Amino acid sequence: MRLEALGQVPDPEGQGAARSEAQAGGEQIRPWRRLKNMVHWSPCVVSFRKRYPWVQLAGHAGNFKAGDFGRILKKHCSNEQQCLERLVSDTLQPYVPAYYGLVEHEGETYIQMEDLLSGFDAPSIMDCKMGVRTYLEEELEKAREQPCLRRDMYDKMMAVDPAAPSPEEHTQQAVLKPRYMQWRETLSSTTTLGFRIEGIKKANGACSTSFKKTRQPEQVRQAIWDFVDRDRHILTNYLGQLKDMRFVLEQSDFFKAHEVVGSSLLFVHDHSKLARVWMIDFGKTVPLPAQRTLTHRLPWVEGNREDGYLWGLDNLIALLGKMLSE
Ligand code: I3P
Repeated sequence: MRLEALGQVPDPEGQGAARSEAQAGGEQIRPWRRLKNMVHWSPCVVSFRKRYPWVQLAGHAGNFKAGDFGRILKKHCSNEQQCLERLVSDTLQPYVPAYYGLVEHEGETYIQMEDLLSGFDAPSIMDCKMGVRTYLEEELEKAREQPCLRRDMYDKMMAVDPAAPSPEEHTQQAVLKPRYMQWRETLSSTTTLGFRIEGIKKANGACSTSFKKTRQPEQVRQAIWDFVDRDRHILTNYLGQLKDMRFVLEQSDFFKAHEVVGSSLLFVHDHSKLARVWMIDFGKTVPLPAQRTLTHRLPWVEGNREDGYLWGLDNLIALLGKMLSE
């Protein structure tokens, strides 16, 4: 594939593997969320899928392409580009994919970033979306100014719970996006725990995205035990990394000054027991006005822009700790 570099940045110390896309496989042959409109990968379809059998765990369909070895390409999003650029010189850098600048391919611009999976052999992958909400305050304002009814979201709601739409929504056969997003948040553990499992892909290829109703701590625990195949060593390793990450997040200038919404933690391990966690997906991570900072722990009230990221991480750490003490 011919790529035209648009502005490289120096290679920061990358430490391993990739990002997320998902795939179908195993007994539960279900494509990942948002992969429904999977693009055709033209000539690189076979090699790309072979190399990235997990195609898109989180991230919009068709957003990814294979890059040079050890790198992947994600469709350009200026928010994400700006975040990755700022993160190069932040204390959080070891916890995010290394950024290698922009490239142009077939008339489209892509962000070139580290393939977080490249150091793993048949990895198991879990995507946890962090925070107490999954939409930006600016999205709420926009939806109020220009309400846009979504038939697809009504359909998704109906597929999970035909009783969920209101009589008016049934009549319209459509819902507003914030309404759908809030419904998803309360259905899952986003509101109650400050994070939710989005998808899990096991080493044997089995994929599951059926966590929409995974809300109770016990359900989350079961999903995580299954993800690590009840391996306490791997779980201990993840717990240690989450604690280190929390410490670094609390020091990070970048983190203090951004509303972090829709960002995930990507957990990756393989049979060698190598396990790593990274922060991924910064498409909805936006800078706060100058001098303003967030605690990431206070409850959200519209206007305070709190996202509950650290509150969710505290809960995740406590949950893993409890699992290991059982
Ligand atoms: C999607 C999910 C995504 C959201 C997407 C939703 O719902 O909430 O986070 O994308 O909105 O459809 P689900 O997981 O139930 O399929 P953003 O985070 O980018 O807003 P979209 O359809 O407008 O892309």
